Amino acid sequence: AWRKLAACEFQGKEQFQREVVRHVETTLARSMYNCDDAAAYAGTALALRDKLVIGWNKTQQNQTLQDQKRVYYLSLEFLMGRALDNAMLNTQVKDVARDGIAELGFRIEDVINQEHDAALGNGGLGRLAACFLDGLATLNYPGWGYGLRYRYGIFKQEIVDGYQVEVPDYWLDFNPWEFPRPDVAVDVMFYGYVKKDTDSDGKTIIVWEGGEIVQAIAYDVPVPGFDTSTTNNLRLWSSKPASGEFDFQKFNSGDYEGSIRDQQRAETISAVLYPNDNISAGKELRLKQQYFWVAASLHDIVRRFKKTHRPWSQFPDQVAIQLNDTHPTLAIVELQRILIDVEHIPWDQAWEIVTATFGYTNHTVLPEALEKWSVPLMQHLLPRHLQIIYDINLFFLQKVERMFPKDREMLTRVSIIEESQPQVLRMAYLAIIGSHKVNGVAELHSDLIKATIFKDFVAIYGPDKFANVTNGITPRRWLHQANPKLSDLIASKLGGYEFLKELSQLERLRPFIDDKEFRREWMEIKLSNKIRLAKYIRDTTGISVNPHALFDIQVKRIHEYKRQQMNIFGVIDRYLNLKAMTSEERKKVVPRASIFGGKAAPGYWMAKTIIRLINAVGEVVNKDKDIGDLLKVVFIEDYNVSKAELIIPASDISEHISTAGTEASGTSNMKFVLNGGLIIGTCDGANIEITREIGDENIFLLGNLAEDVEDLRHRHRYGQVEMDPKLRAVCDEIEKGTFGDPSVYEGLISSLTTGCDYYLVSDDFSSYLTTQDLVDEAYRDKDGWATKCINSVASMGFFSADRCINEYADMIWNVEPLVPVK
Ligand code: 26M
Repeated sequence: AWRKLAACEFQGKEQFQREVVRHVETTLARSMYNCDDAAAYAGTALALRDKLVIGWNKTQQNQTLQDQKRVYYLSLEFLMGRALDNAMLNTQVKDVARDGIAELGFRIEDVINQEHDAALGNGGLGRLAACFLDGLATLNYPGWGYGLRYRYGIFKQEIVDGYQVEVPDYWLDFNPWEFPRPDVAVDVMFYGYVKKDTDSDGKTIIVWEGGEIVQAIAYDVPVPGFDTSTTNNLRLWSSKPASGEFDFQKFNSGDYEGSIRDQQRAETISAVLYPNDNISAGKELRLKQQYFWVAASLHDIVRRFKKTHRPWSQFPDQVAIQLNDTHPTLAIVELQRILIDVEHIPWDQAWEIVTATFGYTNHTVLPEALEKWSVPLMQHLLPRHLQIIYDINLFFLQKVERMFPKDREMLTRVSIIEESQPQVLRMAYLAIIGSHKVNGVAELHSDLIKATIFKDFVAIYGPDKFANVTNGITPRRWLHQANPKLSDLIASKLGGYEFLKELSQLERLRPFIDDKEFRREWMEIKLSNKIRLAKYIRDTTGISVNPHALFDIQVKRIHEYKRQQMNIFGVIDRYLNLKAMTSEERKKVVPRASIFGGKAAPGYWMAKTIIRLINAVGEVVNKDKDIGDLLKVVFIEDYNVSKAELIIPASDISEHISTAGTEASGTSNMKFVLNGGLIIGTCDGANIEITREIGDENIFLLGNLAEDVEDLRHRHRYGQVEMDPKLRAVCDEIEKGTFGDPSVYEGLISSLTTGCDYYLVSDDFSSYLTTQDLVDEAYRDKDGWATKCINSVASMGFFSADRCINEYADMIWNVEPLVPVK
């Protein structure tokens, strides 16, 4: 027997039941006699919410009272997923809730499944922010998230005739997890003009006025830590017309439509999440979102600081702000503007405060993802900010000129302004110049940014300004919640659930590696997770997958650099091989289920074509009588956080096969291994550190290295590469029409042939296929496979979000945890 977790907040299941019934009958005004799963969910969520609020208020009071340095995580994306299960587990009331709700006639799983995902993010960057909030709260750091309250999160994906169709994700009709704060409202200005004026002492001051004002309203979301009373805050801003801005004149003169249009224009700002992952489009509304959110958040942070009546020089001792990619870079300019224009602090002093406050995390090296805003657009929307950016740039370039007096080229290269037509602002450069630390998200990535896109800045600032903080994931959601059976089994061996707070404790599983009974239970849990997924696939797609087949999973945003196309080409090759075999030969084959999931950005044609091809291959393969269980191809619709929780624990192998040097880190790779799956992957991002931790005998690495990529691309551009014959055969099969009208796939194939195969599929394809053969070989040895899985899980401690948050806290934020109140 193992130590049970601390006592729950409810005084037993009876109190829990009373609270649920009270909410159903009074808050929802419904009778328990016609209470369905949805009402049971609402009642359960509201009952739990009442408990959360107590710890939340205490935490916020305590943080105000202690008045220590706080950290603010600015992110345009928080991919939170569902809250109920997580809150029950973190506050340890799930057992009570399960028993209580069962007596009321419901299954806790059904109740949990009623909740709509909070999908305010695209992919890795947004989910990382959510994992960080969990880590901050669990470790008792005073840490807030600041984001936008999108009315529509990432679109819902439907597959119609094999094509992705986007459906709006309206998620707010019942959201018990947010608390509107109508008293926390900030006016944010756009457009207008800048003029010089004199103050009462006759000093020249700069005023920015005459613009359009939009109001930001705060909505607060509680973030409970695991096994602690600390409950932090995620503050999301919603836009509405400022009072007085709503045009009464138009309204009174009968122009209702005109007045409503103005109102809608304000509300449009927080209406929808941009569905692009790793691509920047440069749209005005996106820039408005960024400034709206940044201005409201900074106003809030500054207001909190001013209540303490400290001198401004102490601002960086009280406040650390982390920029999640360049999306909030205007915060640097906005703080400088507040300090010089509003607080009238001299430029140099202000700039010192600014740079000591900010840290910037880079998440990508892909050129198309680096944000660049057009100067005319910035001039129009934020004229004062553009002036300040010019000054920041001027002082910076003067410094560079003093350091490198003869190097004119250097000045052109590092200038915030790119001399294109029109001129554009390089936001990453501004973020570097305005921060005291810049970090990448995995070792290779942090090395690459220093050697490539930010090389000149290393020469200017020295290497110490640049750091690595390898990403991490929260083991609470990604092990305990997603895979409760595995979590329980581990707890039974380690004598409790301490490992969920100190993940390196997993090392202590190693002595059990030869324990027959333990191994049997381990593999039984994997099988039951595969059965759970197979059932879901059957119910939603009609495809039947044998749970004993090797489950090969690739779930992530669809992007050429992530190379789902290489995966599906490999599947076609496998299919062709199976077709060519005798029935005797087929008996020796390891059955495989190739499972895909992920969204394509709505305007990304190549990504959509890849989805189409996966579905077309599935159509052909899944009904081929020669093939049967030996190969199934499944595309799971609408991949999101809650589906990830179902899918990830069911994998035998998962694919992380980006072109070397393109995937900054990856975080699902960590989730899969933590759940006892193995990886087939390239030497890219965090795969490299995962290999170092778990040992190269436990991972299937393939393909060229990042250092080879430049040369390979060069050769493709000069037509010096023969296409791999097996890839040629796959393309021929597609062009023959085996998977439907081949003209649909023309672009996909020509990107390899007439194009320059930028993502180097043909260079890695043969290595990919031979490595997949090694996977089959290894999977035949069931015992050897189990050993690899268990050993890997035992080595995953490093990838906890807690380790990662502690590194940020020590190296970048200089913040300490706060002793929680009881
Ligand atoms: C930019 C401009 C306009 C609209 C959207 C964007 C944009 C949105 C998301 C650009 C990039 C976005 O995300 C990048 C991202 O998710 N990067 C991933 O970050 C993860 C966490 O660090 C890493 O694990 C992934 O490797 C990396 O691809």
